[in-house]
Amino acid sequence: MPFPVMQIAAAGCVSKDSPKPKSWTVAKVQALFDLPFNDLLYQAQQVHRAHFDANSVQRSTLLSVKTGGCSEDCGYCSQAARHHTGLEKESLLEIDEVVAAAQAAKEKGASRFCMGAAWRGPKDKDLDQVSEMIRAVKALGLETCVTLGMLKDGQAEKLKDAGLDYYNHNLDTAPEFYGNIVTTHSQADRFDTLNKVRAAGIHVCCGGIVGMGETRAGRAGLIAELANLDPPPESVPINNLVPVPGTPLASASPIDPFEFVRTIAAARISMPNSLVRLSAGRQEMSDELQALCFLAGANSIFYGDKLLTTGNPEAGRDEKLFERLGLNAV
Ligand code: SAM
Ligand code: DTB
Ligand code: SF4
Repeated sequence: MPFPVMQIAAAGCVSKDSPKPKSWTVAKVQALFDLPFNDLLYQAQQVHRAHFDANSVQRSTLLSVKTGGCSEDCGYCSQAARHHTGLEKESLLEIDEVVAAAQAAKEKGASRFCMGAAWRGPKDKDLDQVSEMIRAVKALGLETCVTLGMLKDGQAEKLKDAGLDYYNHNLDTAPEFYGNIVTTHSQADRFDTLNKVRAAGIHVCCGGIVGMGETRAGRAGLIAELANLDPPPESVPINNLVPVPGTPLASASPIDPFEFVRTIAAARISMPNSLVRLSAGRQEMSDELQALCFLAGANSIFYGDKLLTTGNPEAGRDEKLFERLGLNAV
């Protein structure tokens, strides 16, 4: 029997009907990372094809609805008030500006519109305004996603009532490395918000960042944590660090691009039913590297020339790439 098929059978995720493996240990995920590159990609492709149309990629557009001035100290983030990144702080956008951006995203072909706010967490008054934004974006026929930081009791239910489809809240890195990157909140706080989101019946968008100086075991630790959420997140953004001048991680050494592809493949294999999103860092990637990420099972991107505060490929570059690769946007 060919070797990679045995690998997939062992992982228990070759068929659409097989149950989610009970637990992904760090060692089991690291064993995926340690495979020869071709074997890993072959396995990821098989899992991908068993669960998704291999040539379809979902597109989400981001908008920062409240920029900068955040109280938290996330080492990668341009929006932390304590990092001197030269970013101009902005207050919450008016609803008309948000609707205009969402309409433009829809016309360009995005299916989901994600609104981000640089808060430790929203105040109830903020939440009412964001709820209005969600209602208005939803009325355009787009899926909605917000990322607002930590939620208090009752806030997730308000977002659900407004029609929110997804809440983005990342675990970001392995549990043992989290304190090296963020000290103003803990990963336990992140789990608490994820539980509130799930309990309110909102889909979970949860992933992380690589290239922050973590080890391969650290990357495997992050993927194992995500895969062991029950159920795993419906969307899994994998961000490659965008080093922002003025942040503590401005001069982090970039990870080997093949290691980034391996991270995507490990996410695909361990979370076979999730959308795996090739997220931040795409602007710096070649078309060939992005093609390898799609081959490894990425089936979602951020679409539009800006992420929250940093750049993303122009829509035209993505359209050309999709055409060259025969990918369909969904
Ligand atoms: N304040 C909210 C929070 O912390 O969840 C939402 C905004 S935060 C910008 C959303 C995510 O973007 C972070 O969890 C991180 O994964 C990612 N991110 C932020 N800055 C980044 C950077 N410079 N490079 C790569 N990813 C980044
Ligand atoms: C996620 O995981 N990546 C997006 C979204 N969720 C909100 C944000 C990426 C931000 C990249 C840095 C910036 O533009 O500020
Ligand atoms: Fe940036 Fe969010 Fe951390 Fe604030 S909580 S510094 S916006 S990542």
